[in-house]
Amino acid sequence: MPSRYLVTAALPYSNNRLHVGHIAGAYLPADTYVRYLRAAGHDVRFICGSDDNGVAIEISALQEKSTPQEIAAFYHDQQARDFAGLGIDFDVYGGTHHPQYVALHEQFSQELFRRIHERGYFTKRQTKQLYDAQAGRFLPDRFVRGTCHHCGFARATGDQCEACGQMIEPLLLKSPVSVITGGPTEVRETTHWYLRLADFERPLQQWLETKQGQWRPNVLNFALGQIKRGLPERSMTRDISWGVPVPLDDPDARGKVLYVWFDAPIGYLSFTAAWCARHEGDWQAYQKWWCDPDSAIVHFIGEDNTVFHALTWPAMLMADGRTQLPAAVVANNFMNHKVAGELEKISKSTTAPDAPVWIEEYLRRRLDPSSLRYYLTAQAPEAARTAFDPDEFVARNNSELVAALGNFVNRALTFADRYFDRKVPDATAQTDADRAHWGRAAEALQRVGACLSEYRFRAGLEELMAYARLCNEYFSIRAPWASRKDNMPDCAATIATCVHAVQALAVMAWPFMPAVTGKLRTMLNQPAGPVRWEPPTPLPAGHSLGEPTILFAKLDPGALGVGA
Ligand code: B3M
Ligand code: ZN
Repeated sequence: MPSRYLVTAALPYSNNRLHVGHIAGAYLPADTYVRYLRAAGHDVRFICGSDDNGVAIEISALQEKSTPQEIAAFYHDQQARDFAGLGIDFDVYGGTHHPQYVALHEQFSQELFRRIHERGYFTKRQTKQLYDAQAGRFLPDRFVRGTCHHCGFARATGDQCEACGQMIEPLLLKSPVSVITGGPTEVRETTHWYLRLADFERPLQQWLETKQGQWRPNVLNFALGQIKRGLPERSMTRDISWGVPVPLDDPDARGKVLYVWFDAPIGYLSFTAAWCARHEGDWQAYQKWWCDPDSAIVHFIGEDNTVFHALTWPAMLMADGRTQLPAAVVANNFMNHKVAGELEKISKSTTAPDAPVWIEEYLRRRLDPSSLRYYLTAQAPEAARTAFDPDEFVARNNSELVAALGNFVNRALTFADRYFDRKVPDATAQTDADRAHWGRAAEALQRVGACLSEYRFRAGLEELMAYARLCNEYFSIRAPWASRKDNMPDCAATIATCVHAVQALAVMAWPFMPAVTGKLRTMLNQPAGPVRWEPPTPLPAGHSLGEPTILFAKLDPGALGVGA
């Protein structure tokens, strides 16, 4: 077991609003994992930030008649607010072109590039590239659109096909058009530096084979399948001006920048260093996380980022040779949106701007972040794509959070409030049934924890809810409303057991819905403070409880409708 964990979540491009698919894909499972690890006593840093460089940001700037700086700054702030609103709590939220982070980020990116160059893993090559004569610019990556040469998808971009997930060779795109002018493309000569991924096929394969049985099959099978087909060399430089300048003393490098997928994952490193500089006064302390095998690096990503995190990035790290490789790459699939019975992809062009699948909209409607965290974990696309269904969201909120979890807490604590003077009753008259229920808290904690440590977040949440249902059953079977009339010690033991169960629920809820833990502790009149993943010490008899309040609000059908 490593003693430290460095957990990262994919850096979102700072040119778009975040939606539930992003959150369910990478950020929520990462946050859940981090909260669990910390509660289980591990030292963890949680790293994220905006992916500010590259073509995507430049295109948005062109479309919005703005500058890449302005676009990146605007969305960086908005995304940071969205994350905070959902309780996704990074130790550092950097930005690859953010004023506070850009200097360190360029330093790290350029050093890695130079080192890989010195170690001989780049091939400098004159190549042909698509060019927009009208705009007077080369058309790397998303600057060109066309039909995928792997699967025939009509709207593939020059970097990667959204439909089949494979990397695109722009010159092989069928019917390419410039995204800048919409006009035709021509082919011109330019020079670039290519990372010879083929040099790493064997070490990558050997390394990936050691992950069999630990990593999700979706990541392993995809990566091993790509290696079998052979890894093409990849250009790591671009003919654009927005990004990290190519750090070579070579006239051919002039005016070029690093490929965004070269510098973006280096953000994980440079933001770690920024955290260390800020909190420990020494940016070099990043090595503790990146070079010491006592730290495990875990990357959370969406499915479309798999090729970069499971192949290109580890190859870069191997080529650099100074750091360890990721301990795990955890990828979720996409989450679609169910609208009027039809599944659609969530995107700026198809999704209503006020649909609450946009995090900003969800929060603006003052809907409960805990309910969203719950639904997105319950529906997490861990093994296949899933859909965000607003009707199902309401139904599950009402029948699971309200009617099972919230109901148990409410029954137990209002009973203590009403009949035990809002105090923890005396448990001395405990029966075997009470002791058995007491023991279930420890079992449930153990089971939830086991799921979370294996990245099985959905299953972990199901274990939590199974425990909540057991609590309801226990309450019904022990019928304190009846014992209250003729056997007060028995009634007291029942309610004391229930209070203990609420304490256990407060622990278990923490990774999934931290705000619920906060509410439960207020109702239990327990101080805030770190959560420890262990059966809670029972509150003593006579402990004054807080006021019982409603844990989850019932939602009306249509609460998540568009225009609601
Ligand atoms: N920005 C892709 C994305 O947002 C990219 C991830 C970078 S992680 C280093 O889907
Ligand atoms: Zn394709």
